[in-house]
Amino acid sequence: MDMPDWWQERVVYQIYPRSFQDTDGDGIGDIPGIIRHLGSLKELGVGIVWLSPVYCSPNDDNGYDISDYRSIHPDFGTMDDMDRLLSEAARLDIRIVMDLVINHTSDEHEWFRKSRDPQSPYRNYYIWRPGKDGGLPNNWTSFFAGNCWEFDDRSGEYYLHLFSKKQPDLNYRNPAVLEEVENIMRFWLDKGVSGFRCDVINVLYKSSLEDGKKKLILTGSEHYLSQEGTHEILRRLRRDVLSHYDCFTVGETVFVTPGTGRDLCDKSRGELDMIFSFEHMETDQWIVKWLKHRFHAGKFGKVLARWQNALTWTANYFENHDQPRSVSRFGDDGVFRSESAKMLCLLLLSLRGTPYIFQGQEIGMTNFDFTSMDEIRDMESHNVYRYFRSLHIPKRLCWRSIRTTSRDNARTPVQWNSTPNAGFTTGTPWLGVNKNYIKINMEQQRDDPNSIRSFYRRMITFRAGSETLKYGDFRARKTTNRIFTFERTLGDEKLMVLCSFSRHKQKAAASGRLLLSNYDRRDFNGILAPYEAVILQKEAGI
Ligand code: TEU
Repeated sequence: MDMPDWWQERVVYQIYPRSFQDTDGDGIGDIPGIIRHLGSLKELGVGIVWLSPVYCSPNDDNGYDISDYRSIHPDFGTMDDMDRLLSEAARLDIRIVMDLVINHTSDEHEWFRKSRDPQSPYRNYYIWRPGKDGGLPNNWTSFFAGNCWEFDDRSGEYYLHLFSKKQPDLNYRNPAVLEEVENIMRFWLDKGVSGFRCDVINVLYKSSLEDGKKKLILTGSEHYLSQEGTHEILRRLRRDVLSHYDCFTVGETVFVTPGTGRDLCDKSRGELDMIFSFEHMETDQWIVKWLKHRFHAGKFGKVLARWQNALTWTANYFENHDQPRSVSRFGDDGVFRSESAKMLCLLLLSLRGTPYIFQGQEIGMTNFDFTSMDEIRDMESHNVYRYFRSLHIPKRLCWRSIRTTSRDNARTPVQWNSTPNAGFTTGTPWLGVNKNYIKINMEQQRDDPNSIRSFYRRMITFRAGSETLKYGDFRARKTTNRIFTFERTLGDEKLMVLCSFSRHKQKAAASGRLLLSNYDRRDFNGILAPYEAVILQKEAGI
Protein backbone atom coordinates (compact mmCIF):
# COMPACT_ATOMS: atom_id res chain seq x y z
CA MET A 1 0.00 0.00 0.00
CA ASP A 2 0.98 3.68 -0.25
CA MET A 3 2.55 5.37 2.75
CA PRO A 4 -0.07 5.19 5.52
CA ASP A 5 -1.78 8.36 6.66
CA TRP A 6 -1.68 9.37 10.32
CA TRP A 7 -5.36 8.56 10.74
CA GLN A 8 -4.58 4.96 9.79
CA GLU A 9 -1.93 4.70 12.50
CA ARG A 10 -4.02 5.97 15.38
CA VAL A 11 -6.82 4.75 17.61
CA VAL A 12 -9.91 6.96 17.93
CA TYR A 13 -11.79 7.53 21.18
CA GLN A 14 -15.33 8.88 20.93
CA ILE A 15 -16.44 11.29 23.62
CA TYR A 16 -20.12 11.98 24.18
CA PRO A 17 -19.49 15.19 26.12
CA ARG A 18 -22.78 15.31 28.04
CA SER A 19 -21.93 12.06 29.76
CA PHE A 20 -18.17 12.26 30.05
CA GLN A 21 -17.17 14.42 33.03
CA ASP A 22 -18.96 17.31 34.69
CA THR A 23 -16.78 19.90 36.43
CA ASP A 24 -19.27 22.62 37.41
CA GLY A 25 -21.94 20.59 39.16
CA ASP A 26 -24.77 21.16 36.67
CA GLY A 27 -25.06 17.43 36.00
CA ILE A 28 -23.89 17.77 32.40
CA GLY A 29 -20.41 16.84 31.20
CA ASP A 30 -18.30 19.70 29.87
CA ILE A 31 -15.13 20.62 27.98
CA PRO A 32 -13.04 21.25 31.11
CA GLY A 33 -14.04 17.69 32.07
CA ILE A 34 -12.58 16.43 28.81
CA ILE A 35 -9.36 18.40 29.36
CA ARG A 36 -9.07 16.85 32.81
CA HIS A 37 -8.88 13.36 31.36
CA LEU A 38 -6.75 13.96 28.27
CA GLY A 39 -3.63 12.69 30.01
CA SER A 40 -5.30 9.43 30.88
CA LEU A 41 -6.51 9.01 27.29
CA LYS A 42 -2.96 9.55 26.13
CA GLU A 43 -1.79 6.91 28.56
CA LEU A 44 -4.41 4.53 27.17
CA GLY A 45 -2.89 4.99 23.72
CA VAL A 46 -5.53 7.19 22.11
CA GLY A 47 -4.33 9.32 19.17
CA ILE A 48 -7.56 10.94 18.02
CA VAL A 49 -10.60 12.13 19.96
CA TRP A 50 -13.94 12.42 18.18
CA LEU A 51 -16.21 14.83 19.99
CA SER A 52 -19.94 14.39 19.60
CA PRO A 53 -21.56 17.82 19.07
CA VAL A 54 -20.67 20.61 21.49
CA TYR A 55 -22.29 23.43 19.48
CA CYS A 56 -25.24 25.55 20.53
CA SER A 57 -28.39 23.49 20.34
CA PRO A 58 -31.82 23.31 21.98
CA ASN A 59 -30.90 19.66 22.59
CA ASP A 60 -33.95 18.02 21.16
CA ASP A 61 -31.50 15.35 19.96
CA ASN A 62 -28.63 16.09 22.37
CA GLY A 63 -26.72 18.38 20.06
CA TYR A 64 -27.44 16.64 16.75
CA ASP A 65 -29.82 19.57 16.22
CA ILE A 66 -27.45 22.52 15.86
CA SER A 67 -28.64 26.11 16.20
CA ASP A 68 -25.24 27.76 15.77
CA TYR A 69 -22.30 25.95 14.17
CA ARG A 70 -19.74 28.48 15.31
CA SER A 71 -20.39 28.59 19.04
CA ILE A 72 -20.12 26.29 22.02
CA HIS A 73 -23.20 25.39 24.07
CA PRO A 74 -22.88 27.05 27.50
CA ASP A 75 -23.59 23.66 29.13
CA PHE A 76 -20.23 22.53 27.75
CA GLY A 77 -18.26 25.74 28.41
CA THR A 78 -16.99 28.52 26.21
CA MET A 79 -15.01 28.96 23.01
CA ASP A 80 -12.00 29.66 25.25
CA ASP A 81 -12.46 26.20 26.77
CA MET A 82 -12.59 24.74 23.28
CA ASP A 83 -9.40 26.55 22.29
CA ARG A 84 -7.77 25.28 25.45
CA LEU A 85 -8.89 21.74 24.65
CA LEU A 86 -7.34 22.05 21.18
CA SER A 87 -4.03 23.32 22.50
CA GLU A 88 -3.84 20.79 25.37
CA ALA A 89 -4.63 18.00 22.95
CA ALA A 90 -2.01 19.25 20.50
CA ARG A 91 0.55 19.30 23.31
CA LEU A 92 -0.18 15.62 23.93
CA ASP A 93 -0.26 14.86 20.20
CA ILE A 94 -3.93 13.97 20.29
CA ARG A 95 -5.93 15.10 17.27
CA ILE A 96 -9.48 16.39 17.73
CA VAL A 97 -12.22 15.53 15.27
CA MET A 98 -15.59 17.30 15.40
CA ASP A 99 -19.03 16.03 14.54
CA LEU A 100 -20.32 17.65 11.37
CA VAL A 101 -24.11 17.48 11.31
CA ILE A 102 -25.11 18.99 8.00
CA ASN A 103 -28.06 16.99 6.75
CA HIS A 104 -30.24 19.13 9.00
CA THR A 105 -30.06 22.01 11.46
CA SER A 106 -32.17 22.76 14.47
CA ASP A 107 -35.47 24.48 13.76
CA GLU A 108 -34.08 27.14 16.10
CA HIS A 109 -31.17 27.90 13.78
CA GLU A 110 -31.31 31.45 12.45
CA TRP A 111 -31.50 30.14 8.87
CA PHE A 112 -34.61 28.16 9.64
CA ARG A 113 -36.27 30.98 11.56
CA LYS A 114 -35.78 33.24 8.56
CA SER A 115 -36.77 30.49 6.18
CA ARG A 116 -40.28 30.45 7.68
CA ASP A 117 -40.92 33.64 5.71
CA PRO A 118 -41.71 32.59 2.10
CA GLN A 119 -40.12 35.81 0.81
CA SER A 120 -36.86 35.33 2.67
CA PRO A 121 -33.66 34.46 0.78
CA TYR A 122 -33.34 31.66 3.35
CA ARG A 123 -36.59 30.03 2.25
CA ASN A 124 -34.68 27.85 -0.16
CA TYR A 125 -32.20 26.67 2.49
CA TYR A 126 -34.75 24.05 3.52
CA ILE A 127 -37.24 21.82 1.73
CA TRP A 128 -40.68 23.42 1.79
CA ARG A 129 -43.67 21.99 -0.04
CA PRO A 130 -47.43 22.52 -0.07
CA GLY A 131 -49.61 19.56 0.90
CA LYS A 132 -50.86 17.18 -1.78
CA ASP A 133 -54.55 16.30 -2.19
CA GLY A 134 -55.31 17.58 1.29
CA GLY A 135 -52.54 15.47 2.82
CA LEU A 136 -48.77 15.50 3.25
CA PRO A 137 -46.44 16.31 0.33
CA ASN A 138 -45.36 12.66 0.09
CA ASN A 139 -45.51 9.33 1.94
CA TRP A 140 -41.95 9.25 3.32
CA THR A 141 -41.34 8.00 6.85
CA SER A 142 -38.78 9.26 9.34
CA PHE A 143 -35.75 7.66 11.00
CA PHE A 144 -37.45 8.47 14.30
CA ALA A 145 -40.88 6.89 13.55
CA GLY A 146 -43.85 8.67 11.99
CA ASN A 147 -43.88 10.82 8.88
CA CYS A 148 -41.28 13.31 7.65
CA TRP A 149 -43.31 16.49 7.24
CA GLU A 150 -44.28 19.25 9.63
CA PHE A 151 -46.81 21.93 8.81
CA ASP A 152 -45.80 25.51 9.47
CA ASP A 153 -48.75 27.80 10.18
CA ARG A 154 -46.80 30.91 9.38
CA SER A 155 -46.12 30.03 5.76
CA GLY A 156 -48.89 27.51 5.18
CA GLU A 157 -46.48 24.86 3.90
CA TYR A 158 -44.75 21.74 5.16
CA TYR A 159 -41.01 21.27 5.67
CA LEU A 160 -39.12 18.00 5.35
CA HIS A 161 -37.41 16.40 8.35
CA LEU A 162 -35.91 12.93 7.99
CA PHE A 163 -35.21 12.93 11.73
CA SER A 164 -37.22 14.80 14.41
CA LYS A 165 -39.49 17.70 13.53
CA LYS A 166 -36.97 19.93 15.29
CA GLN A 167 -34.36 18.81 12.71
CA PRO A 168 -35.41 20.29 9.34
CA ASP A 169 -33.40 18.96 6.38
CA LEU A 170 -31.21 21.39 4.49
CA ASN A 171 -31.74 21.80 0.76
CA TYR A 172 -28.60 20.76 -1.09
CA ARG A 173 -30.05 21.80 -4.44
CA ASN A 174 -29.35 25.33 -3.27
CA PRO A 175 -25.64 26.12 -3.83
CA ALA A 176 -25.73 28.69 -1.02
CA VAL A 177 -26.20 25.87 1.51
CA LEU A 178 -23.02 24.12 0.44
CA GLU A 179 -21.11 27.38 0.60
CA GLU A 180 -22.29 27.92 4.17
CA VAL A 181 -21.20 24.39 5.08
CA GLU A 182 -17.78 24.91 3.50
CA ASN A 183 -17.27 28.05 5.55
CA ILE A 184 -18.25 26.27 8.75
CA MET A 185 -15.73 23.55 7.97
CA ARG A 186 -12.99 26.11 7.31
CA PHE A 187 -13.83 27.86 10.57
CA TRP A 188 -13.13 24.71 12.60
CA LEU A 189 -10.18 23.53 10.55
CA ASP A 190 -8.58 26.95 10.94
CA LYS A 191 -9.02 26.57 14.68
CA GLY A 192 -7.00 23.39 14.56
CA VAL A 193 -9.42 20.48 14.38
CA SER A 194 -8.15 17.54 12.38
CA GLY A 195 -11.26 16.44 10.59
CA PHE A 196 -14.90 15.54 10.85
CA ARG A 197 -17.17 12.65 11.63
CA CYS A 198 -19.91 13.37 9.12
CA ASP A 199 -23.36 12.59 10.44
CA VAL A 200 -25.72 10.61 8.14
CA ILE A 201 -23.67 11.90 5.26
CA ASN A 202 -25.11 9.70 2.52
CA VAL A 203 -28.62 11.15 2.79
CA LEU A 204 -27.81 14.79 1.99
CA TYR A 205 -29.07 14.98 -1.55
CA LYS A 206 -32.70 14.27 -2.29
CA SER A 207 -33.04 13.33 -5.96
CA SER A 208 -36.77 13.72 -5.96
CA LEU A 209 -39.67 14.19 -3.57
CA GLU A 210 -41.90 11.61 -5.25
CA ASP A 211 -43.76 9.08 -3.13
CA GLY A 212 -41.57 6.17 -2.10
CA LYS A 213 -42.22 2.47 -2.48
CA LYS A 214 -44.06 1.46 0.71
CA LYS A 215 -41.67 -0.24 3.14
CA LEU A 216 -41.66 -1.27 6.77
CA ILE A 217 -38.95 1.29 7.44
CA LEU A 218 -37.88 4.47 5.70
CA THR A 219 -40.43 4.67 2.92
CA GLY A 220 -38.94 7.09 0.41
CA SER A 221 -35.31 6.27 1.09
CA GLU A 222 -34.66 5.26 -2.54
CA HIS A 223 -34.90 8.98 -3.32
CA TYR A 224 -32.09 10.03 -1.02
CA LEU A 225 -29.76 7.14 -0.05
CA SER A 226 -26.28 7.57 -1.58
CA GLN A 227 -27.47 9.57 -4.60
CA GLU A 228 -25.10 10.88 -7.26
CA GLY A 229 -25.83 14.39 -5.94
CA THR A 230 -24.32 13.38 -2.58
CA HIS A 231 -21.21 11.98 -4.25
CA GLU A 232 -20.76 15.28 -6.05
CA ILE A 233 -21.10 17.22 -2.81
CA LEU A 234 -18.49 15.04 -1.12
CA ARG A 235 -16.04 15.51 -3.98
CA ARG A 236 -16.59 19.22 -3.87
CA LEU A 237 -16.03 19.42 -0.10
CA ARG A 238 -12.74 17.63 -0.59
CA ARG A 239 -11.65 19.79 -3.50
CA ASP A 240 -12.66 23.14 -2.01
CA VAL A 241 -11.91 22.58 1.67
CA LEU A 242 -10.51 19.32 3.01
CA SER A 243 -7.63 18.95 0.57
CA HIS A 244 -6.22 22.25 1.86
CA TYR A 245 -5.80 20.92 5.40
CA ASP A 246 -4.09 18.03 7.16
CA CYS A 247 -7.32 16.29 8.13
CA PHE A 248 -9.56 13.29 7.50
CA THR A 249 -13.26 12.48 7.32
CA VAL A 250 -15.22 9.51 8.51
CA GLY A 251 -18.76 9.32 7.23
CA GLU A 252 -21.64 7.81 9.10
CA THR A 253 -23.38 6.08 6.23
CA VAL A 254 -26.79 4.55 6.67
CA PHE A 255 -28.18 1.59 4.73
CA VAL A 256 -25.06 1.10 2.66
CA THR A 257 -24.05 -2.16 1.03
CA PRO A 258 -20.39 -3.05 0.51
CA GLY A 259 -20.82 -1.75 -3.05
CA THR A 260 -22.41 1.62 -2.24
CA GLY A 261 -20.11 1.92 0.77
CA ARG A 262 -17.05 1.45 -1.40
CA ASP A 263 -18.17 4.22 -3.72
CA LEU A 264 -18.29 6.64 -0.79
CA CYS A 265 -14.76 6.02 0.43
CA ASP A 266 -12.72 4.68 -2.44
CA LYS A 267 -9.53 6.70 -2.42
CA SER A 268 -9.51 7.26 -6.15
CA ARG A 269 -12.91 8.94 -6.05
CA GLY A 270 -11.81 11.61 -3.57
CA GLU A 271 -14.86 11.54 -1.31
CA LEU A 272 -14.65 10.29 2.31
CA ASP A 273 -11.56 8.72 3.91
CA MET A 274 -13.53 5.98 5.61
CA ILE A 275 -17.06 5.11 6.60
CA PHE A 276 -19.01 3.64 9.48
CA SER A 277 -21.30 0.96 8.15
CA PHE A 278 -24.01 -0.71 10.20
CA GLU A 279 -24.48 -4.20 8.87
CA HIS A 280 -22.54 -5.94 11.65
CA MET A 281 -24.61 -3.98 14.19
CA GLU A 282 -27.76 -5.35 12.63
CA THR A 283 -26.93 -9.02 13.10
CA ASP A 284 -29.00 -9.25 16.28
CA GLN A 285 -32.20 -7.76 14.88
CA TRP A 286 -35.24 -8.56 12.74
CA ILE A 287 -35.85 -5.87 10.10
CA VAL A 288 -35.70 -2.97 12.56
CA LYS A 289 -33.34 -2.44 15.45
CA TRP A 290 -36.24 -2.46 17.94
CA LEU A 291 -36.87 -6.13 17.30
CA LYS A 292 -33.86 -7.87 18.75
CA HIS A 293 -33.20 -11.59 18.53
CA ARG A 294 -30.40 -13.68 19.98
CA PHE A 295 -26.97 -12.63 18.91
CA HIS A 296 -25.41 -14.93 16.29
CA ALA A 297 -21.67 -14.63 16.47
CA GLY A 298 -21.32 -16.53 13.19
CA LYS A 299 -23.35 -13.96 11.33
CA PHE A 300 -21.46 -11.14 13.03
CA GLY A 301 -18.11 -12.60 11.93
CA LYS A 302 -19.29 -13.18 8.37
CA VAL A 303 -20.50 -9.61 8.02
CA LEU A 304 -17.29 -8.20 9.49
CA ALA A 305 -15.30 -10.33 7.08
CA ARG A 306 -17.38 -9.23 4.10
CA TRP A 307 -16.72 -5.56 4.85
CA GLN A 308 -13.05 -6.18 5.56
CA ASN A 309 -12.77 -7.68 2.11
CA ALA A 310 -14.91 -5.12 0.32
CA LEU A 311 -13.16 -1.93 1.41
CA THR A 312 -9.48 -1.14 1.48
CA TRP A 313 -9.87 0.76 4.75
CA THR A 314 -12.74 0.59 7.24
CA ALA A 315 -13.80 2.45 10.37
CA ASN A 316 -14.18 -0.32 12.93
CA TYR A 317 -16.49 0.07 15.89
CA PHE A 318 -18.68 -2.03 18.18
CA GLU A 319 -20.16 0.87 20.14
CA ASN A 320 -21.15 4.48 19.78
CA HIS A 321 -23.64 6.88 21.34
CA ASP A 322 -26.53 5.34 19.37
CA GLN A 323 -25.91 1.69 20.16
CA PRO A 324 -26.34 -0.50 23.24
CA ARG A 325 -23.12 -1.49 25.03
CA SER A 326 -21.13 -4.16 23.21
CA VAL A 327 -20.38 -6.31 26.24
CA SER A 328 -24.13 -6.58 26.98
CA ARG A 329 -24.89 -7.27 23.36
CA PHE A 330 -22.10 -9.33 21.80
CA GLY A 331 -20.43 -10.58 24.97
CA ASP A 332 -21.66 -11.53 28.42
CA ASP A 333 -22.27 -8.79 30.96
CA GLY A 334 -22.61 -11.36 33.76
CA VAL A 335 -20.01 -13.94 34.76
CA PHE A 336 -17.74 -13.41 31.75
CA ARG A 337 -17.95 -9.65 31.53
CA SER A 338 -14.25 -9.10 31.86
CA GLU A 339 -13.23 -11.93 29.50
CA SER A 340 -15.78 -11.08 26.83
CA ALA A 341 -15.03 -7.34 26.94
CA LYS A 342 -11.35 -8.13 26.44
CA MET A 343 -12.13 -10.56 23.63
CA LEU A 344 -14.13 -7.85 21.85
CA CYS A 345 -11.22 -5.47 22.37
CA LEU A 346 -8.78 -7.91 20.79
CA LEU A 347 -11.12 -8.48 17.87
CA LEU A 348 -11.76 -4.78 17.28
CA LEU A 349 -8.08 -3.92 17.31
CA SER A 350 -7.09 -6.84 15.13
CA LEU A 351 -9.26 -5.86 12.20
CA ARG A 352 -7.89 -3.88 9.31
CA GLY A 353 -8.93 -0.24 9.54
CA THR A 354 -9.05 2.56 12.09
CA PRO A 355 -10.41 1.37 15.47
CA TYR A 356 -12.98 3.49 17.32
CA ILE A 357 -13.55 3.08 21.05
CA PHE A 358 -16.58 4.66 22.70
CA GLN A 359 -16.17 6.18 26.16
CA GLY A 360 -16.63 3.57 28.88
CA GLN A 361 -16.10 0.66 26.48
CA GLU A 362 -12.55 0.40 27.80
CA ILE A 363 -13.83 -0.50 31.27
CA GLY A 364 -16.63 -2.76 30.04
CA MET A 365 -19.55 -0.50 30.91
CA THR A 366 -22.85 -2.32 30.50
CA ASN A 367 -26.35 -1.42 29.34
CA PHE A 368 -28.39 0.73 31.73
CA ASP A 369 -30.29 -0.62 34.71
CA PHE A 370 -33.32 1.67 34.38
CA THR A 371 -36.72 0.22 35.18
CA SER A 372 -39.15 2.56 33.44
CA MET A 373 -39.64 5.09 30.64
CA ASP A 374 -39.49 7.92 33.22
CA GLU A 375 -35.76 7.37 33.46
CA ILE A 376 -35.20 7.54 29.70
CA ARG A 377 -34.17 10.86 28.20
CA ASP A 378 -33.64 9.92 24.56
CA MET A 379 -36.21 11.49 22.27
CA GLU A 380 -36.02 8.62 19.80
CA SER A 381 -36.89 6.09 22.50
CA HIS A 382 -39.89 8.16 23.59
CA ASN A 383 -41.11 8.57 19.99
CA VAL A 384 -40.81 4.88 19.35
CA TYR A 385 -42.48 3.96 22.64
CA ARG A 386 -45.43 6.22 21.78
CA TYR A 387 -45.60 4.75 18.29
CA PHE A 388 -45.60 1.17 19.61
CA ARG A 389 -48.32 2.06 22.12
CA SER A 390 -50.39 3.56 19.32
CA LEU A 391 -50.26 0.12 17.71
CA HIS A 392 -51.64 -1.31 21.00
CA ILE A 393 -48.47 -3.26 21.73
CA PRO A 394 -48.55 -4.16 25.44
CA LYS A 395 -46.48 -1.91 27.70
CA ARG A 396 -44.36 -4.83 28.86
CA LEU A 397 -43.23 -5.62 25.31
CA CYS A 398 -42.62 -1.97 24.50
CA TRP A 399 -40.41 -1.63 27.53
CA ARG A 400 -38.52 -4.81 26.70
CA SER A 401 -37.68 -3.39 23.32
CA ILE A 402 -36.62 -0.02 24.74
CA ARG A 403 -34.55 -1.68 27.43
CA THR A 404 -32.43 -3.68 25.01
CA THR A 405 -32.19 -1.10 22.24
CA SER A 406 -32.49 2.46 23.55
CA ARG A 407 -29.62 4.78 22.76
CA ASP A 408 -29.57 5.77 26.43
CA ASN A 409 -27.85 2.44 27.09
CA ALA A 410 -24.66 4.02 25.79
CA ARG A 411 -25.29 7.44 27.22
CA THR A 412 -25.29 6.83 30.98
CA PRO A 413 -22.48 8.85 32.59
CA VAL A 414 -18.95 7.51 32.53
CA GLN A 415 -18.16 5.65 35.73
CA TRP A 416 -14.99 7.23 37.08
CA ASN A 417 -14.86 6.00 40.67
CA SER A 418 -16.98 4.65 43.51
CA THR A 419 -17.97 8.01 45.03
CA PRO A 420 -21.62 9.16 44.62
CA ASN A 421 -22.68 9.47 40.96
CA ALA A 422 -19.55 7.57 40.01
CA GLY A 423 -17.53 10.77 40.27
CA PHE A 424 -19.25 12.08 37.13
CA THR A 425 -20.87 15.07 38.83
CA THR A 426 -21.41 16.63 42.24
CA GLY A 427 -24.90 17.65 41.08
CA THR A 428 -27.78 15.65 39.70
CA PRO A 429 -26.73 13.77 36.55
CA TRP A 430 -28.79 14.58 33.46
CA LEU A 431 -29.23 10.82 32.95
CA GLY A 432 -29.05 8.19 35.67
CA VAL A 433 -25.73 6.57 36.54
CA ASN A 434 -25.68 2.78 36.35
CA LYS A 435 -25.64 1.42 39.91
CA ASN A 436 -22.93 -1.04 39.02
CA TYR A 437 -20.42 1.85 39.18
CA ILE A 438 -19.34 0.66 42.60
CA LYS A 439 -17.90 -2.41 40.87
CA ILE A 440 -17.24 -1.08 37.39
CA ASN A 441 -15.27 2.15 37.34
CA MET A 442 -12.19 3.73 35.85
CA GLU A 443 -10.27 4.26 39.09
CA GLN A 444 -10.52 0.65 40.13
CA GLN A 445 -9.29 -0.49 36.70
CA ARG A 446 -6.52 2.00 36.11
CA ASP A 447 -3.89 0.30 38.26
CA ASP A 448 -5.12 -3.27 38.01
CA PRO A 449 -2.94 -5.07 35.45
CA ASN A 450 -5.75 -7.56 34.83
CA SER A 451 -8.47 -5.01 34.20
CA ILE A 452 -10.31 -4.53 30.93
CA ARG A 453 -8.77 -1.08 30.65
CA SER A 454 -5.27 -2.46 31.09
CA PHE A 455 -6.02 -4.95 28.37
CA TYR A 456 -7.14 -2.15 26.03
CA ARG A 457 -3.88 -0.39 26.75
CA ARG A 458 -1.89 -3.52 26.07
CA MET A 459 -3.77 -4.26 22.88
CA ILE A 460 -3.41 -0.70 21.60
CA THR A 461 0.33 -0.87 22.20
CA PHE A 462 0.50 -4.26 20.54
CA ARG A 463 -1.33 -2.99 17.47
CA ALA A 464 0.84 0.10 17.29
CA GLY A 465 3.89 -2.15 17.08
CA SER A 466 2.48 -4.58 14.55
CA GLU A 467 2.55 -3.51 10.90
CA THR A 468 0.76 -6.76 10.09
CA LEU A 469 -2.23 -5.98 12.31
CA LYS A 470 -2.40 -2.46 11.01
CA TYR A 471 -1.82 -3.00 7.33
CA GLY A 472 -1.73 -6.70 6.59
CA ASP A 473 -4.22 -8.39 4.30
CA PHE A 474 -7.30 -9.82 5.93
CA ARG A 475 -8.57 -13.31 5.27
CA ALA A 476 -11.39 -15.02 7.17
CA ARG A 477 -10.60 -18.67 7.96
CA LYS A 478 -13.44 -20.18 9.89
CA THR A 479 -16.57 -18.49 11.11
CA THR A 480 -18.89 -20.43 13.35
CA ASN A 481 -21.27 -19.34 16.03
CA ARG A 482 -18.60 -20.12 18.57
CA ILE A 483 -15.29 -19.06 17.08
CA PHE A 484 -14.33 -16.39 14.58
CA THR A 485 -10.93 -17.09 13.02
CA PHE A 486 -9.07 -14.91 10.58
CA GLU A 487 -5.56 -14.24 9.33
CA ARG A 488 -3.63 -11.08 8.85
CA THR A 489 -0.66 -11.30 6.53
CA LEU A 490 2.08 -8.89 5.62
CA GLY A 491 5.23 -9.97 3.79
CA ASP A 492 6.50 -13.08 5.54
CA GLU A 493 4.45 -12.63 8.66
CA LYS A 494 1.14 -14.36 9.16
CA LEU A 495 -0.93 -13.75 12.27
CA MET A 496 -3.87 -15.93 13.14
CA VAL A 497 -6.60 -14.38 15.32
CA LEU A 498 -9.11 -16.58 17.12
CA CYS A 499 -12.02 -15.15 19.08
CA SER A 500 -14.35 -17.33 21.07
CA PHE A 501 -17.91 -16.17 21.65
CA SER A 502 -18.70 -19.19 23.79
CA ARG A 503 -19.29 -19.52 27.52
CA HIS A 504 -17.64 -22.93 27.32
CA LYS A 505 -14.19 -24.21 26.45
CA GLN A 506 -13.77 -24.73 22.74
CA LYS A 507 -11.37 -26.84 20.70
CA ALA A 508 -9.66 -24.89 17.95
CA ALA A 509 -7.57 -26.49 15.26
CA ALA A 510 -4.85 -23.89 15.18
CA SER A 511 -1.26 -23.64 16.23
CA GLY A 512 1.51 -21.11 16.31
CA ARG A 513 3.50 -18.99 18.69
CA LEU A 514 1.20 -17.25 21.16
CA LEU A 515 1.67 -13.48 20.97
CA LEU A 516 -1.31 -12.34 22.98
CA SER A 517 -4.30 -13.71 24.86
CA ASN A 518 -6.93 -12.17 27.09
CA TYR A 519 -6.15 -14.96 29.56
CA ASP A 520 -2.93 -15.34 31.47
CA ARG A 521 -1.17 -18.09 29.54
CA ARG A 522 2.21 -18.73 27.94
CA ASP A 523 1.35 -20.94 25.02
CA PHE A 524 -1.64 -22.12 23.09
CA ASN A 525 -2.66 -25.77 23.35
CA GLY A 526 -5.60 -25.85 20.95
CA ILE A 527 -8.26 -25.14 23.57
CA LEU A 528 -9.87 -21.73 23.98
CA ALA A 529 -11.22 -20.83 27.41
CA PRO A 530 -14.65 -19.12 27.62
CA TYR A 531 -14.56 -15.93 25.54
CA GLU A 532 -10.87 -16.33 25.00
CA ALA A 533 -9.16 -14.53 22.14
CA VAL A 534 -5.62 -15.20 20.99
CA ILE A 535 -3.19 -13.92 18.39
CA LEU A 536 -0.88 -16.62 17.09
CA GLN A 537 2.12 -16.13 14.89
CA LYS A 538 2.36 -18.79 12.25
CA GLU A 539 5.75 -20.12 11.32
CA ALA A 540 6.90 -18.94 7.91
CA GLY A 541 5.60 -21.09 5.06
CA ILE A 542 2.61 -22.53 6.96
O1 TEU B 1 -27.53 8.77 13.59
C1 TEU B 1 -28.16 8.32 12.44
C2 TEU B 1 -28.80 6.98 12.45
O2 TEU B 1 -29.20 6.53 11.42
C3 TEU B 1 -29.03 6.15 13.63
O3 TEU B 1 -27.92 5.53 14.12
C4 TEU B 1 -29.88 6.91 14.60
O4 TEU B 1 -29.25 7.02 15.81
C5 TEU B 1 -31.21 6.32 14.87
O5 TEU B 1 -31.06 5.43 15.91
C6 TEU B 1 -31.95 5.68 13.78
O6 TEU B 1 -32.91 4.82 14.32
C7 TEU B 1 -26.98 10.04 13.62
C8 TEU B 1 -26.47 10.36 15.01
O7 TEU B 1 -25.45 9.47 15.34
C9 TEU B 1 -27.63 10.32 15.95
O8 TEU B 1 -27.25 10.50 17.29
C10 TEU B 1 -28.58 11.41 15.54
O9 TEU B 1 -29.75 11.34 16.31
C11 TEU B 1 -28.97 11.30 14.06
O10 TEU B 1 -27.87 11.06 13.22
C12 TEU B 1 -29.58 12.59 13.59
O11 TEU B 1 -28.62 13.60 13.54
